[in-house]
Amino acid sequence: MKLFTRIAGALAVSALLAASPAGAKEVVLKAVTAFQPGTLINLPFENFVKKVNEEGKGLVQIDVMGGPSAIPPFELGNAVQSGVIDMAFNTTAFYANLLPEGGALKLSDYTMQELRENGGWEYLNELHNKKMNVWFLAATGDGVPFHLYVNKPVEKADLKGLNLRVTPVYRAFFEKLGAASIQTPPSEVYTALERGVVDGYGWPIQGVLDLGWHQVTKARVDPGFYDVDVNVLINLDKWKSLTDEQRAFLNKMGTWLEAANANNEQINQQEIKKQADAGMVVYTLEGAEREKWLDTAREAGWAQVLDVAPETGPRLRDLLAKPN
Ligand code: 173
Repeated sequence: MKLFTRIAGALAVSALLAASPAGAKEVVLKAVTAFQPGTLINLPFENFVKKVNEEGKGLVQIDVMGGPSAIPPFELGNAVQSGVIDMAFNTTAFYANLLPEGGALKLSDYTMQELRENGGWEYLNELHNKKMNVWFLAATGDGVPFHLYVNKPVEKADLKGLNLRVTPVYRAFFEKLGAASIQTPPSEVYTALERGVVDGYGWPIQGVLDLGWHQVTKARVDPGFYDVDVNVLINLDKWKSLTDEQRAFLNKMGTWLEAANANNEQINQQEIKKQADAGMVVYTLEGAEREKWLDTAREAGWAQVLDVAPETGPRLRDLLAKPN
């Protein structure tokens, strides 16, 4: 072989290597979370980032730029939609402005593993792609119910006379039972309670003590309702720019994150005990009141989804709700 041909051949091989996935450059994804770092609701994401950064060296890394003080939670959806950041850990309630029917996810009767089997995830991802330009990588929160926390007695499925802090998770339900509502991000809950601006608030079973709210909360109302969803979203242009290998790796990490939802039952029990140890009491609705509570939650939730999304709501209900 002539020298020239050998050099040309070597150059061609190195050019090929540079373009192939194996030779791809490491990508660093800029992420922001809607939840306070160091708190229970954010913990699955912190574990996810740690694992990606350990196992994804040379391939994919995540750089967490901050939490709710970096980007306000209700603006985080826009930031990941536009590509100001590449990744967000965010709940559908905080991006209801972009994907109003996202509220269906909290009403799902299926786990994420089941939704990946029955087409539910695929449709949710399609809606996230089309309406907010993000890839719906994975969801945390399965097995974590929401509750009403109050400073006034609640003995029945009746919330008349109460002024409650809400997000889109709770509004339709609490209002249906007669409450007045005021929306705030989590960062304003403590002060609203301390000043008596609200008589209570909606929040998951996990994380009440993380933000000191037990100091200004008398009671929890049982049973809980719905299921938390806090999701890893990736800007769709960024997702498409990744190599097959990078996408496959992130999908594998997403599956790992969703498998960790199995820990939630145990964490819930620990949280219930911590709330009791902190002196919080429990108003437990029973019998017909319990049924009314849960039925109203579900019906008000789906009615709201169908109202804001008459085109996509029915299919979401078919995919996410078990027949009665
Ligand atoms: O209450 C909230 O701020 C809220 O909607 C939410 C959603 C998911 C997890 C934690 C809180």
